[in-house]
Amino acid sequence: MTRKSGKDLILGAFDASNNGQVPIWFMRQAGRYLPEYMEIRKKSNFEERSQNPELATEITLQPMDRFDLDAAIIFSDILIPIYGMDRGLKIVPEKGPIIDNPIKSVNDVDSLRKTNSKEDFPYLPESIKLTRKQLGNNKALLGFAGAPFTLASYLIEGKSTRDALFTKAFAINHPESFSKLLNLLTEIVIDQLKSQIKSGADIVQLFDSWAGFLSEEQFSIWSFPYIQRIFSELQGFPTIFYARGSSHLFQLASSSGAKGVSIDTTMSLTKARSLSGNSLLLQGNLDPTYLLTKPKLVKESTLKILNEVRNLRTPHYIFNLARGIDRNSSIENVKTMVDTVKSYRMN
Ligand code: 1CP
Repeated sequence: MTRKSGKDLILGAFDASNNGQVPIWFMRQAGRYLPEYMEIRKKSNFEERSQNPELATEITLQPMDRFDLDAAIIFSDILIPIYGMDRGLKIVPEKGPIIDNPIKSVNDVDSLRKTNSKEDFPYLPESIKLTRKQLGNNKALLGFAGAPFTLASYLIEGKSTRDALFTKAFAINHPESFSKLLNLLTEIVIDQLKSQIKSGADIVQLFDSWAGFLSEEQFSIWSFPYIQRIFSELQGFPTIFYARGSSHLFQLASSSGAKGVSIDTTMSLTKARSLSGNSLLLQGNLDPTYLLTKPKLVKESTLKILNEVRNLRTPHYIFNLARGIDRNSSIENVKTMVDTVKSYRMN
């Protein structure tokens, strides 16, 4: 049986029409493990790469050209809406995002501007349109955004965080102001996702990367109502929710209104399936560490997941990593993973 088109397979995972074939894309597939990305990186900074639709499109298509994946994810960043807030955001090589002037007070929250796609980051929908054109209609295109709690964490911590300590302290000290901040970010994210959908994205994924630092109760107050609102605005459209380190939040995550949940290494697909109904799409959960080992081990670990999915008899599944690919991953290993998934048949 010939393999269906990437777009049909990715969308087919949402309505269970894949007949034993498994679609694949992976988080951070356009990035630093690719020599062709490193070439472009030498000549430009992150802002130039992500804010220029031609460059962003070229980078988005790099892993597609190399591995013929089923979906492309637009080269952009969850922090794009923060640039227009004038808090001094930059993405520093080897350090990641840094915000010079993080939020410290209720007044800071009151002074924040609601950025929007049309005026503040029109290059994002433009990049989606151009990528859609060059990618064609046989592959799926993913748009994405950061979830409000994760974006609030960057605004308050000023950088990546190991515990979201200052964010949680702000939330406890100033509950009304924190809720105001989350509402503002929710509006921004809804606009950002709708504009990507209008421009040609087939699916959107919401990244709540720092939600894993929250207890279930904290998540139910500081994240869940906002992501629920976002997904309710996108009803009928294929949506995926991802939160790193979040097995304890799975029950809430799977009832947020997202059509799919991406699973990290803290829970098995078998457990996720037993906790969710049969119709929730699951994505993941290969530990990206395998991509730093040998092709034989990559093949075995990939097959282990595929066999697990087969045993679950679950057609609602997209192969992916448990978190973004590490920059030290070998191309040969990535190729082995992709080929193993593409040649696998459930029946
Ligand atoms: O070349 C470089 O040094 C820039 C590195 C880089 C890249 C390739 C950054 C800075 N952002 C991106 C692109 C990016 N970011 C994409 C599109 C590419 C793809 O997936 O193929 C996506 C989906 C993101 C999403 C993103 N950015 C998240 C959520 C995903 C996750 O891993 O949880 C987060 C937390 C960020 C913030 C961010 N931006 C950049 C870095 C290095 C980071 C992460 C910081 C950290 O994890 O500590």
